[in-house]
Amino acid sequence: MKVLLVFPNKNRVGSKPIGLSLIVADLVKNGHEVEIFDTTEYFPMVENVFFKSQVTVERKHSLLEDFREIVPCFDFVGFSVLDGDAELCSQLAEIAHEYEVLCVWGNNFPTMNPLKSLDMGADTICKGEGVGYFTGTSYKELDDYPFLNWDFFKPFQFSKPYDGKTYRGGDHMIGHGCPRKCSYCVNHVLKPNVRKYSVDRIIEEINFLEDKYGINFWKFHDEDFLLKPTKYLYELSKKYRGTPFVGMVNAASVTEEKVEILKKMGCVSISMGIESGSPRIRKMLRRSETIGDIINAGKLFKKHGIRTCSFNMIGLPFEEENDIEKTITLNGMAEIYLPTVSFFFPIQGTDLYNLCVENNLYIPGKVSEESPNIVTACSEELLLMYRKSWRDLC
Ligand code: B12
Ligand code: SF4
Repeated sequence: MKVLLVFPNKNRVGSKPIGLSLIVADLVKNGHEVEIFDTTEYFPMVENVFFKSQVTVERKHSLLEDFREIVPCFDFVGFSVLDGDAELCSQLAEIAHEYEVLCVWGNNFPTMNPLKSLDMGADTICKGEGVGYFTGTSYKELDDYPFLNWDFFKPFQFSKPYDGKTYRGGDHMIGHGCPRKCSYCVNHVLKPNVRKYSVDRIIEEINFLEDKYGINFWKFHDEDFLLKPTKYLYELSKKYRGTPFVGMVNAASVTEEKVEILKKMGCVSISMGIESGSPRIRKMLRRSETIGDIINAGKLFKKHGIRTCSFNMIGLPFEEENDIEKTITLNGMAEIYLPTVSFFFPIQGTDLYNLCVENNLYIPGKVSEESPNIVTACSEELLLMYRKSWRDLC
């Protein structure tokens, strides 16, 4: 079987998706031919100063033309589709169909929107986990998964700029899943199970990947790296080679002992979801950690020399100017080194999506990435105020 896997990425450079890396590994292990069609190099981010020197752009024509050239050689095209990727995947599926190549859609979008995906060009969809989808292999535990396979990713997806240096980066997750139930998040709807690799198993794989691909920097994409028990983290840190890494945490899991373990293990930067500093908005978001947890966590990381980055959202339903001010103040109180901000985008299947629809804040079908149609907090005046305050804070 010959399978072409599409990574329809537009605006992030320097990451290899874990889902596709596992699917590649399963196909290769079972003797099938596979290739990755990574759309990243057709979008401007790749021209960014950090990556330019690393990029060996192999595109010949436009994205659609290059896809047309390659797709007839395959039996299946597997699309990994997140919200926001569906339009592009639909265009590519149309081309694949001209050559009678079957299109399988997997990942969050088809899992949450199966009928829409079939309408948009999927011949069949994979709901939820898909590691053994093409080969029929069933994997019960994370420890049973094959080691990630990055043989088909372009060099720029290994490029990890950090603090003025460019490293060769690896992407992995030591644990999967989150037990919390934030109202805007699809995680608990899609993947209710919280699982982790055993320490010896993941260390064996990390060492293998470091040696095979020359990895000298890791990004661990676990939803909350510190969700694991202290004893597990301690054992992991003892066996880990010390390669510098970044990860994500929830402030509710942060204790001084865990922060010390992270530091000794080689953690250089931690990202933490703050999202909003307004108690009434936080209640709507169903964030489980307290404002005190966030301040405490930020200060602990600073004390132990781990850089902090925070995720914040604006444009939330019913959000007002003073809510945004509270978010900015909270980032300051937690002494966050690098606050980042995104526009809220409602994801189908979540309670906040339903709330937006019920209150006419979002009109399904009318949405575009540029104009998410959430008007509540995004007047020009508010945005100007926001940009200015954010700049001042940074
Ligand atoms: C790592 C990660 C990334 C990486 C890799 C992205 C990727 N496509 O895998 C990078 C940094 C590139 C990234 C970028 C973005 N991400 Co991201 N990312 C994550 C993160 C932290 C982990 C995902 C992961 O690896 N899970 C583990 C693997 C094993 O599971 P999986 O990806 O779901 O894959 C399994 C199944 O879905 C299925 N599957 C997946 N693809 C396919 C394909 C086929 C053919 C088949 C059969 C099966 C299949 O099989 C896989 C194995 O079981 C999640 C949050 C989370 N913790 O889940 C957010 C998350 C997926 N990202 C999100 C977003 C919004 C983005 C961006 C749009 C952000 C932006 N504005 O740029 C971009 C989109 C880029 C893109 N088109 O992929 C949202 C998605 C929301 C949604 N419903 O669509 C999430 C859920 C975060 C969140 N809560 O908001 N991300
Ligand atoms: S803590 Fe993060 S991953 Fe967990 S439910 Fe909330 S937003 Fe989702």
